Amino acid sequence: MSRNFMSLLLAIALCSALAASAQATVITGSYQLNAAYTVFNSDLLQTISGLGVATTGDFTASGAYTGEPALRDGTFSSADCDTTNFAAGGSPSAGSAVTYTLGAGQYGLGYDITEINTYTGWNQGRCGQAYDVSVHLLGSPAGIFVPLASVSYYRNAWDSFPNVPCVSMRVQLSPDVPGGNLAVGVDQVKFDNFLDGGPYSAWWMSYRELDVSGTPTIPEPSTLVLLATGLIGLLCYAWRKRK
Ligand SMILES: [Ca+2]
Repeated sequence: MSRNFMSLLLAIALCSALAASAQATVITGSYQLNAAYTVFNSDLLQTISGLGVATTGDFTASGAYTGEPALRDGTFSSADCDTTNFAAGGSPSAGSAVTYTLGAGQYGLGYDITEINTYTGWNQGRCGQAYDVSVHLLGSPAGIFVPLASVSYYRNAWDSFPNVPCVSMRVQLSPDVPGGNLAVGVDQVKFDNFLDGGPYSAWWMSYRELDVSGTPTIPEPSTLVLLATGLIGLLCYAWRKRK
């Protein structure tokens, strides 16, 4: 193997190691009046068969809410954020949590998380968002989670939106590098420390959807290069032997 080729391999390995290093999470909040957001129906929470769901606390609030399953049903219509349609959402009580177990994924390495979107909606702006989100990395000790973000996004509902029948809010968590990942090799995503109410959201916060987007983690390029190098070596050996 030539020296130049070895240098190339080293450079590729270094680049892939740098690419895999941790990235910061960018939190972007927005809101709309009298309009719903289009939520994802092809995100991980909706497409992984056998998704594990574990909740603590109460996601049904007054009892009129459907509870946690409504947070991953792919629907958020304008009707979902008026005051009459409680049942379409989940309203976590203070300190409640939901942990989604994604599993090991197609390549047995967990999942790359590319984006997380959370939505609230109700009338008169009672739709602030406050929670923490963290991830568990495949192979790390059970119960050890890596923090991704602490969200606290409010508008002063009663002052800003008197008599507005529908206000919807979206919080987007994205990597600080376009096309990057929030985390790599993830097998669990946890939303916890939900704040119930808060200064600008009256009593409840009505969450309408939690979207976790990503793809199965694939072997790193350096691993693939090593495999390819081995294959080329074998072919060369076979070719020389034939000669
Ligand atoms: Ca969804």
